[in-house]
Amino acid sequence: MFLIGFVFFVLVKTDCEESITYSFENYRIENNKSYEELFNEFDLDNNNCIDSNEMNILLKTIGVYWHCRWPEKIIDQFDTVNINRCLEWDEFVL
Ligand SMILES: [Ca+2]
Ligand SMILES: [Ca+2]
Repeated sequence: MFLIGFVFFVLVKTDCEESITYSFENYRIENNKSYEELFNEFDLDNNNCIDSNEMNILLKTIGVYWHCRWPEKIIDQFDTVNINRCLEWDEFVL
């Protein structure tokens, strides 16, 4: 049972990572924006990092399905340089 759950989790996770990357690239190209422009666009409070609330809006805006919208998990995964549960530019472009 544990194994089935784990495999399911890995499949969903991989699927979501691809879906998020794909949606992000699509949105970027459609709107003809650079990564830096998008970072600034979604950094709503202009504190030079994307927190989970801003990440949630980002995921919704680029059209990620609800079952892949895990802003906290995405932030935890990339929050590696300055660990503050918020993505700075350096972490965003990793
Ligand atoms: Ca911010
Ligand atoms: Ca950080």
